[in-house]
Amino acid sequence: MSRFEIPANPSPLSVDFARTALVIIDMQRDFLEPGGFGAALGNDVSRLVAAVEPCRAILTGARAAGMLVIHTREGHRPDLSDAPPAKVERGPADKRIGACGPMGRILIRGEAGHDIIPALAPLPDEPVIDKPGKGAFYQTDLDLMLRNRGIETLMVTGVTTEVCVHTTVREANDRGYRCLVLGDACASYFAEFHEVGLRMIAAQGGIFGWVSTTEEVLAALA
Ligand code: C5J
Repeated sequence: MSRFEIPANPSPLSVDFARTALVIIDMQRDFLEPGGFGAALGNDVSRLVAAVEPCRAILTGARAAGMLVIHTREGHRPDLSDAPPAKVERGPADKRIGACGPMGRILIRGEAGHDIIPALAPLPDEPVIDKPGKGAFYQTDLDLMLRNRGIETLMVTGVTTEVCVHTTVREANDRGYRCLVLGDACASYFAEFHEVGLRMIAAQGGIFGWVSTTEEVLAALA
């Protein structure tokens, strides 16, 4: 039996784990460690640490259950040909996308800062979606990958709640996927944005999806 009812906001969600993928958004050194993109934007990166252990726990549970696990990374080609000037030109020149920082060029594929943090390192058979935008569907083959595998529900975790998690959930919702966002496995540089971001997803009868916790899902998987 792979179908379970998960307690969630605004209502319990019936989830078929055989048709569910865990999507871990942008748990990259560039966002979580000092000297990366998040820090360059003036953020306190320590605020994102809260999501690491819940992400690790659900990743372990999903792997044990044989669930599809997908990791995403935000970043750009070294020549910046996939980075819109409007995105690059923000902030001081020495802190922009492509500038050199302690973890290599900021938000550039192949640099140390672009890597997913070691605690959540993908296994060789787990797809990693490299995305140039905030949403994981924009200019990627994520939708094709999910449809080819018959995926109907996405369990979404990662950072940051109101930016890349939210954008991905909105994109997924419009494409017909049920999104179950695990709130404790998401984090933001802004406590109030995290909280309101989660509320926005579940408001109006679940306008973008459902919000639950890693504990509830792990209890179902046990
Ligand atoms: C941001 C993200 N915040 N992964 N990216 O620029 O949320």
